[in-house]
Amino acid sequence: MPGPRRLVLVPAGCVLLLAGALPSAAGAERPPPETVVVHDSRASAPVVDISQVRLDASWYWDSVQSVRVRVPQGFRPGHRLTAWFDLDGDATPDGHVTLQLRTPTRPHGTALRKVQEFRVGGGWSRGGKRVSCTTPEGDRPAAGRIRSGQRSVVLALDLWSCLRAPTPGAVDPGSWRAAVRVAKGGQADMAPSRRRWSAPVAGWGPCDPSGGRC
Ligand SMILES: [Ca+2]
Repeated sequence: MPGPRRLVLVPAGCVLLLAGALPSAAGAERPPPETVVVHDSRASAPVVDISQVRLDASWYWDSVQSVRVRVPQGFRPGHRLTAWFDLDGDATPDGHVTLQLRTPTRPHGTALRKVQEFRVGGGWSRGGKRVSCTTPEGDRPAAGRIRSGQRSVVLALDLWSCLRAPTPGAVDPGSWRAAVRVAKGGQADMAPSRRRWSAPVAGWGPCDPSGGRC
């Protein structure tokens, strides 16, 4: 039986060599998903209750990550939406964006007034350093019209640029995670709850000009 045995041993040696290389190889082959959805079933006051947060990576010419927050009873004047972001995987937020919604300027207007800002640092507080934050095309995170009663609001931003960090690229799309809070009056809801983070989602990979993912 020496013949067959040697045949078995050689592949076994190859498997061991591969196993030794697996940790880094597996990390490179399995990047975070391009979409992460947080379902929040925790019972909160209906006026602030978040049902879903969707995080999307960017596979476009520009780096634009997005957070879509769904509040079944609708966004209305007095709502404050905050999204904290983490790039480095530790427990501390690296920055956050806030959007406050106010009554329409015109008496019968339907588009809520938006007051938004982005801050770098500050942990879970409202502090940190206020900085400009837009998409590469210059749009603020909450770009379009938001009607009173609208159930979903999207925040879109070049997250790495806003956090003053080097933008990831083709080799490594990077990853980020988020936690979202919706408050109104004395009520608030967070998703995920209790200052936990979403699962990591991919960051940005440039389009393939030869006809790839765009
Ligand atoms: Ca962090």
